[in-house]
Amino acid sequence: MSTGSNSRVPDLEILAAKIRRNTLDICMQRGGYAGQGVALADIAACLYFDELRTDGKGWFHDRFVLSNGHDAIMTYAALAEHGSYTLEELRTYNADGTKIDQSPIEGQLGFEITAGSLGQGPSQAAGIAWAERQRGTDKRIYCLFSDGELQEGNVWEAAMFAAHQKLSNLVYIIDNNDLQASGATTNVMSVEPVPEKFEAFGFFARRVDGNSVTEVLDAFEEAKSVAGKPYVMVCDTRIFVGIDCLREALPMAHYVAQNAADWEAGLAEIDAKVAALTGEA
Ligand SMILES: Cc1ncc(C[n+]2csc(CCOP(=O)(O)OP(=O)(O)O)c2C)c(N)n1
Ligand SMILES: [Mg+2]
Repeated sequence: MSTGSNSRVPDLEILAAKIRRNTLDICMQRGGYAGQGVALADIAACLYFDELRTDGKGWFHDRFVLSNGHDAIMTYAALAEHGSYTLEELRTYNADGTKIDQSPIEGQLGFEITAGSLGQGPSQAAGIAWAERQRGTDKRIYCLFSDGELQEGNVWEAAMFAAHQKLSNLVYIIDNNDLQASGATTNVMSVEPVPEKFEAFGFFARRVDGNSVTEVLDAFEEAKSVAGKPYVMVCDTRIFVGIDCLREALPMAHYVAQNAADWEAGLAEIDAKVAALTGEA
């Protein structure tokens, strides 16, 4: 691993703060998966604004597969910074008749697969990685899925396939937040030790602090140097990290409904952080 001297870190930390802010802005209208969007902001900043190569036409050359559909909020909040969505349209998130679904449909801008039935993304991403290699492209395939999804059997079928096929163009990113719908994953049905399990399947595995831009960048870099194996980043993330008042108010929140006072307090806190980071305080 590098020492983390990447000069992009400060810019990406500003982007992550803005992605946190966008997440609250979008979710405060009708509720949503705000804790996950906030927690995934550092990974999103690194992924969309550093790791995925661009196609020169305003979109991405590499492919990102979101498996746990409810983390669509991360993609929406990041793509608002990218300029592909406006905050105005994203504020229809979770409204009747909107295209800004809480779990996305294949073909919606930013989403490769229909996701919501959990556990399917790793297989689809492995298939896409295999197909891209068959086609002879240099595309890299990234798939985000969750600790809850590790309880689905087909995740492990996909892992077996990806390792057997030596899919070194495939990077799994696991949101290992020790949370699922009914409580802490550790209590419901532990999935640990996650890196060791993937290593046993033939992956190169790395546990990283998913809320450290430096560690996430280092892992993405390392993934490109691994030959003959798929790579998995087991990202320990913390729900609502970076917005302390919401972490305290909503500690185990899989889904957050409206509570105007909490949202306003969260917005005020993240606004102050964005201003401090950008020097506009
Ligand atoms: C196949 C399937 N089983 C169950 C569900 C219901 N469900 C929706 S979210 C969720 C929790 C999954 O855990 P995780 O993705 O880790 O949740 P988070 O950390 O984002 O709270 C469950 C069980 C589903 N969507 N799909
Ligand atoms: Mg989880």
